[in-house]
Amino acid sequence: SAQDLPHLNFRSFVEALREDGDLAEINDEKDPNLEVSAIIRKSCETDDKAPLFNNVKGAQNGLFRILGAPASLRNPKKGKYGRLAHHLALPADTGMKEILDKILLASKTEGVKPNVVEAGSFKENKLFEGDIDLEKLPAPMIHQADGGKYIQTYGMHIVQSPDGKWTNWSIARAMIHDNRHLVGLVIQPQHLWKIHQMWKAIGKDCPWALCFGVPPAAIMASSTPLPDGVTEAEYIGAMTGTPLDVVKCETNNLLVPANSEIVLEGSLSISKTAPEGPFGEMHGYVFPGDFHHQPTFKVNCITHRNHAILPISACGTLTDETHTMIGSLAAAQIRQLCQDHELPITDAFAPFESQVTWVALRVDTAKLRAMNTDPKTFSKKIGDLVFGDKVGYTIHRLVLVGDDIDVYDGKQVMWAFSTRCRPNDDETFFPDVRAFPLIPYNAQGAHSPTKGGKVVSDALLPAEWKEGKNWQAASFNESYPEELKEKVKKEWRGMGFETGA
Ligand code: 4M4
Repeated sequence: SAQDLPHLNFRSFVEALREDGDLAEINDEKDPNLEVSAIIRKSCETDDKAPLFNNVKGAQNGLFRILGAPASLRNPKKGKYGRLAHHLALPADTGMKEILDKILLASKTEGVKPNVVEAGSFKENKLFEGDIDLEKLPAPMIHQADGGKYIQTYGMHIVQSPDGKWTNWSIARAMIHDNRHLVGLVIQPQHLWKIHQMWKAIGKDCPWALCFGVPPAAIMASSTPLPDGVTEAEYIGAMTGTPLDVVKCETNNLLVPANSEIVLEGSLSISKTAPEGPFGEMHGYVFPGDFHHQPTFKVNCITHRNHAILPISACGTLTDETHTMIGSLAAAQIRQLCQDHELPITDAFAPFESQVTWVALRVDTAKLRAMNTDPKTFSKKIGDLVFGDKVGYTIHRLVLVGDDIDVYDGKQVMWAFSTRCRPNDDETFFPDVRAFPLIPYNAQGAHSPTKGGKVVSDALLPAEWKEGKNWQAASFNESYPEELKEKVKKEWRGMGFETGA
């Protein structure tokens, strides 16, 4: 059935990686206390295979194996974005633009409701109350200065508004607190926080489930900043053209993907908090001892597949899921927001070289010139729009570039920014918008960690605003006649060169 395809079934996704030669299957015992993560981290930093740990020290009764680097980059010969592509039923060599197009496909279509079924693969094993000891699970210690064992880096939280009209699926980190509780980030403006606030207002703890090893298309939607009120399950149904099979939890009425690997059921407390963090985060830092109080999650039931697999992100410096997904998916939504407001933006991407704190926006400059605007007015308009919206929350610099720049190529974006945007003169600052407190320059220092520090950098040269591009790049592509380029390419290998054409 369609539910067994790699984008709709985590176990099939792992098989697809194996078939691609993109899986490092590790059968020797590895320690979830740092060793597993050290291996994943090194793989991420070298764009090597995704490690599957079949023999995790301390695993018991099928809890659990570990898959690392589920959506990190791979050797370009196997398709750099192949793991992301498999999340969306696209060929392994699909480019970033086409991947983001697929994500945006469902933004203008009616949702497709999930299909409620009786049986779930994860109902093979059930643990209740007295059987549960979270501290005995082989939860990974991911970085040595982390404040706890972050079991939750790539699972999907499920919560529902009290009126039942909105069911949110999202990723937010969480660590083991004690034998029956997790503690994790529940922060403004995220939807997990928003729904937590709704339950707080009516004085009841929030029913909750946390699902690991969910349909890959579901984890992509969970990482995408979709508008308030959008039920991810329906968005995924529209995006994939298939209603998702879901099944009711044992101890509450939430519906969870039927082929999940592991499901934790319980509630998100509106009153009880615990120390959370620090955690080595997406920007590549951990500040030892830096913890804050966050709400706790009580676990009343664990259901899981036989030989369950826990996917994890050992995030940090480039490149891992927090870059390929958080950055790219925010950029896709920023592209859509601009287009919905009639702005001439053709492409958007968060360059890895900026640690996904920037989004480069490619401007259709013919349309821009037709608007009869000016750099200041346009920069203010686009900054107010993007930084005023949740989709722009994690991004601190928007770089406007012309038609000649491929925004999916960080080298080209850096070239344009460095040579076309005059510091200060070509920049418009936004001191009053919501800031992303995880970025070290926001969290550290005397200013508010949640306000300001954002900029629109205009990397269009004056001619692009008036009559059009008045230069040729001093590059192979733009500084030589076509026939000559063809001749050089044809003779290239014969002259003893080893790379390129
Ligand atoms: C956030 C977030 C995308 C932490 C808090 C992180 O939004 C990301 O609100 C870290 C990956």
